[in-house]
Amino acid sequence: MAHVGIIMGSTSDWETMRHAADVLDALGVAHETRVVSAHRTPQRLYDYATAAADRGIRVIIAGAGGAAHLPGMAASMTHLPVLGVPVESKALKGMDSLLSIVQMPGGVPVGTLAIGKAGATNAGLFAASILALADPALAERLKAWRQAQTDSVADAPQ
Ligand code: RP5
Repeated sequence: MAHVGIIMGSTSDWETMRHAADVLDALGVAHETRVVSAHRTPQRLYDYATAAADRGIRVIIAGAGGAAHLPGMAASMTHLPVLGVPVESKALKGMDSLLSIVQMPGGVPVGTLAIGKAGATNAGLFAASILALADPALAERLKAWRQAQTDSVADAPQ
């Protein structure tokens, strides 16, 4: 059963959002991926967000670009933690996406990550950290992943 739901506004977001999926794969966290557009498929968004918790999803990662209303609208319809990834847009380099996601009204939180690949990667890690609070084996895998990252940093440039 998937514990993390990765949703994105368009198939064009997958190039960014796959980095969240990659890190969840590396950590052995079951996840699902869906294209859910706040503007083009609002009924799909409603159905996904309202059913997610009952289906066993524990964290939602939502990525979108431009007028990026997907994370906020998903958060408005579920008590699950929602992590928002601003996808880099062509016109405004993702600043539009970032500002659309980050300035939520008090009472409806979205945990907003960085624009683009780093944000997607960190959303995956953040979701794993949340799940690791109740999963000691996952916590160990997460610590090992972080240690491997530390060990991979060179002392000096080649
Ligand atoms: C947003 O519009 C999507 O999240 C995507 O980042 C952006 C462009 O979508 P496409 O025109 O590539 O489908 O809804």
